[in-house]
Amino acid sequence: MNKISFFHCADTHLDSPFSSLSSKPGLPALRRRQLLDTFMKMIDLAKSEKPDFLFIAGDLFEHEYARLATISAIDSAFAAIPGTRVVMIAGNHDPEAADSFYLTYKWSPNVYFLGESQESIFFEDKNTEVFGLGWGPGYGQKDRLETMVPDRGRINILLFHGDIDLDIGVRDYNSVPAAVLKAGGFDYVAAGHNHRLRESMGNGLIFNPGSLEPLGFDEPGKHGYFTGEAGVSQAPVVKFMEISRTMYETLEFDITGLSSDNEVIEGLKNKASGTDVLYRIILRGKRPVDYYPSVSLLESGLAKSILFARIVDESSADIALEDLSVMKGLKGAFVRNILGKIEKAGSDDERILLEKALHYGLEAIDNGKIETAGGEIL
Ligand SMILES: [Mn+2]
Repeated sequence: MNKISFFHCADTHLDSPFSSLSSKPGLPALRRRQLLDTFMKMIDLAKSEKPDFLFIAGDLFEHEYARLATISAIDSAFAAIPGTRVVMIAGNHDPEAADSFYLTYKWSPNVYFLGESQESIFFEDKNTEVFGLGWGPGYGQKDRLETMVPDRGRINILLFHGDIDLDIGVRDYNSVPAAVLKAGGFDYVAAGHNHRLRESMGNGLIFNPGSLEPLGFDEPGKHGYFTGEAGVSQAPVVKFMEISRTMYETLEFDITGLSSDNEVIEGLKNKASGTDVLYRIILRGKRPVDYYPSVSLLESGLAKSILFARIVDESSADIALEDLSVMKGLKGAFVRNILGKIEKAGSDDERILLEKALHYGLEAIDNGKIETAGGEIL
């Protein structure tokens, strides 16, 4: 056997709580169902393509939230592809803790877990050794890399969960340079952890599929898994397969000329129309001084026609400041004071903040109260 075929996925985060979507009742549960559906769709494709291996490079599920029903559903799916060996490692969201389903669940015979107690497994009929470098509670396992010495007569695969060629932040997520992984003597490195697609690192050796379904606004675009072939001391042949159903999209919307929440909702309905898209909508432009967009009304108004909308209001009031600044009394003094500060503002952020202060200050002077975006009265 000098070649194997494989599927490679990572970061499915099954049973993720999606608490940031809880403002729309039912949506977190719907997203959880979608994660599982997309995973099952991939298993169905494995059923017809019959790859030798399915590599799962960590964060298969959320340790804190995973339900037994979910684990047993995916294990039944694995059992339905008996000709495919499923090899898994732990990620930082499903670390190799004593109570992890990786260790406590009785998985089907074609399912293998690599970690603390077993760092590699040799499949003789495929002449393939699979190594696993995953995650334990509170720390990674990257030191094990030094003791993993592949036999170069075999096909050697490394499953890896961590950062590759990225600056180490406050926490070191198994951070390893691609050059070190490349020097390890592996024929394919199946990576996970980074939720964005990264292909052909280390001169075509290391592949990171990203999350199977996107999980937030910092994961735009389509998502999926890899199919490929690996052989002894030869470059792997790898193809990215888009499979995700949902997309996260950020769009900017200029509300200049609009003067009510209804007008903004109608305008947005024409722009944000994807049925399987979660939108982050940034309002920009100038609006009449007597119109204050209500973020919560806009979000709930849109929620009826689209899956999800998060509104960020960065518009500013179109105020005839020259007229106000010559007024006598508190109002004129306040406007002159803030205008002076705006003139000296050192950054756009500061200027926007001061414009907001001006806007809310005028509202407070006029009405004796401020209604915030959420409808709360200050
Ligand atoms: Mn992850």
